[in-house]
Amino acid sequence: MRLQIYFAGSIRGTAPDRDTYGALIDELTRHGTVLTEHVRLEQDQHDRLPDSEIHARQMRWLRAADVVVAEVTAPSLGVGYEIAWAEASDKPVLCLYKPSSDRSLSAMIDGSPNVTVVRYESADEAIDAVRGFLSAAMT
Ligand code: 6K6
Repeated sequence: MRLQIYFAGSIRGTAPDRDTYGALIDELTRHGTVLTEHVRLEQDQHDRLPDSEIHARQMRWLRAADVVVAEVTAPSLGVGYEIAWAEASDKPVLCLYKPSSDRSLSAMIDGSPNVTVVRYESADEAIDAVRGFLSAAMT
């Protein structure tokens, strides 16, 4: 059975670095099925679904996921919600964060003993963190 991976990243939250999202999703697809491929898209490229349907679909995928990988550099209510839900459901969660001088990571993510937070500078470092996390999660 292929690993089911939920990638979380900002959509309506703070504007993210979509190139990094794309590189992470490309890497994740080498390790399993990425349930949330669409997170790489620009806002205006998303399906026009009612929010209730978006929520129901995302929760279905979150329940089905074996692991959650979240890019948390761009603050997002939706991503925080997904991390909290995954954490409460005992799913392994990796949070990738690129530090900057103008903003700090929320203490509710950085201080949680149940999520793995990795700081990175380059996309290659983030990809290395993904590889290490997935190999640990699969053992
Ligand atoms: C189109 C334009 C604006 O929003 C859309 C479609 N919305 C969404 N489509 C897919 N996933 C979504 C959408 N809104 C939130 N999510 C989920 O929450 C994703 O799994 C992301 O990880 C997270 C993003 O939350 P926000 O608060 O940044 O939108």
